[in-house]
Amino acid sequence: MPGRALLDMKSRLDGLLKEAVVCVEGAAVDKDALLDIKVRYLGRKGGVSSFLKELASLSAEERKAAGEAINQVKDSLEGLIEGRLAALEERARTLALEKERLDVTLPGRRFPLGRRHPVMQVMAEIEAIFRGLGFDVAEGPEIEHDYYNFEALNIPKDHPARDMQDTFYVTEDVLLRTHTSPVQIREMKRVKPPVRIIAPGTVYRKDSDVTHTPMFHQVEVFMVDEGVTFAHLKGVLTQFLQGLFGTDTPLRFRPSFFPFTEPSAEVDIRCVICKGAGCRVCKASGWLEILGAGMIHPEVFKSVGYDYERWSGFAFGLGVERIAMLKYGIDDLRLLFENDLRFLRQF
Ligand code: FA5
Repeated sequence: MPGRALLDMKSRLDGLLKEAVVCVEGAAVDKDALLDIKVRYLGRKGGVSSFLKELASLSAEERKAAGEAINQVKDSLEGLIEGRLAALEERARTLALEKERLDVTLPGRRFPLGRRHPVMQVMAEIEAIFRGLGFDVAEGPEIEHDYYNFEALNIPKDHPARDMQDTFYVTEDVLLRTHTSPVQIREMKRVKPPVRIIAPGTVYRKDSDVTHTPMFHQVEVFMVDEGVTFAHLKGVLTQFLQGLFGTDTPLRFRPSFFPFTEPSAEVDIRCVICKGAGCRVCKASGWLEILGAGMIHPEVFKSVGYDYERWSGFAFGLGVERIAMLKYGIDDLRLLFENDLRFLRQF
């Protein structure tokens, strides 16, 4: 027969368990309250532990039964609270996942892709053609000395040819280069012949209408060797222009004048906008001038220290925007510089 003390303890344990269960039910979704309840009933100084002190006053046999009863209450309370806490955690996790849910079936966002400006595309194409013909690429400064831009190219200070190109001056002797021809001088002073060089770059002139802008691009091409003739110039030019525009595009050479070449020519291509019928781009002539060319003048060879008795060479400078206009059928040069994305995206 169990003693009174044991029976009494069991009934109090039972009461404690019932009370704790009511508390746990009441705190169903409150994690902090559950943790408080856990401390209150299961902590070292908590309700269940206080029963352990009473064990000393029981007989050995009763002590065992009482210990079991205490452990049972402890286990079931622990199980209940831990179960609730786990359920709460699970719920919080589900809610978070629900909130952060990604719809992997949505189409991705496209990154806006830039592309090369049509002028740069044409420049790269020109470069590739000449690299294929064995030319090296060189560059020079855009802010240039009068000497390289004019003097050394046989255009002295009082020469009327200076009026051919309206110049932006920085100081009396420093200017924004008006053409890429100064790179001829810089390169020929740097290396001995034979040379084959192309020099793409930006140039500046006080100029503005449908076929002229104050900033534009040129590519200078020149070759110096023994026995270079006008026939080589014509051959290289024909091959280049037909490579760029297709073999059926007519070209024409017109006699012209540049102080740094003799003889000199201007090369026109049949206007691809109007196919020769006449339009505002070709000023109703059916032809569009795209480059100036000629055999390098002995005075230029003198200023770079080349023996003009031994070496000869040709040079030409072409307008990249003009070529871009012709290649893409653009009828106003200024469109290329307005940076309207609707226009630029077409290329
Ligand atoms: C020259 O600039 C010479 N340096 C070219 C040259 C080089 C001749 C080597 C002989 C030997 P010109 O001023 O004609 O030449 O210009 C050459 C090309 O640049 C023109 O055919 C044209 O296509 C282009 N161009 C000239 N001015 C403008 C401008 N304001 N806007 C856009 N393109 C231009």
